[in-house]
Amino acid sequence: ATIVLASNNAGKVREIERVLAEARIHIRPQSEYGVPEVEETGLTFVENAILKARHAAHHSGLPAIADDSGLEVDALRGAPGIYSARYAGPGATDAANLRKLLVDLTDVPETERTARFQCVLVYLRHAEDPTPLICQGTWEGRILFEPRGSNGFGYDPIFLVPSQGCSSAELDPDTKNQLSHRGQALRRVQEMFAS
Ligand code: ITT
Repeated sequence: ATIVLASNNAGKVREIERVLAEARIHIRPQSEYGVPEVEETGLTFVENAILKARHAAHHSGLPAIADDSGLEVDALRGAPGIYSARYAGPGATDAANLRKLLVDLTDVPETERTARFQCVLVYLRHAEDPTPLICQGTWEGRILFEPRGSNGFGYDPIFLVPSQGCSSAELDPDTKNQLSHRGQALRRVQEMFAS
């Protein structure tokens, strides 16, 4: 059966399709079902993911999976967090968000630039599903001083992956999925589907 992927972020869609295709879980982006934009009014990743999955299930009549994710920077007390996609303002580009973050951290030394990506995935069997499946993943790293690499999306060029000694935009897609917040959450979704 088809599952609708409640995301308009091409970077996310690529990563999620790659992992779930290997598990023979078939997903189609919500753009194919004419699902309109929804305002992310939640105060947590979980709330926003449920809101997006419910909206996509409602408009498509199909089961839906949503990803709400973001970057928490310790020196900014967890910002941009759930506001990561609009850090530089409504409709901001990835490049503008990334630039604002580098500017905000100008005077923060290397040892204090710790950060993590968070990902929450929510699966709903239908729009009124009272028992959503919720899976999470976290990826620890540090914010670089300059962008590096051109793979991935969003904040990847400034996210140092300490175990690899490079930015997450310098990882190939399979390696990123093996390590990332999203990869971890996706493997938990697969386990729950399988059980
Ligand atoms: P959808 O809601 O349509 O899925 P979005 O981009 O608005 O797309 P979010 O509200 O969840 O999604 O925002 C997540 C932001 O966090 C995203 O725009 C990136 O800037 C950042 N982000 C999340 N995962 C990332 C990753 O793996 N690499 C780099 N940046 C990431």
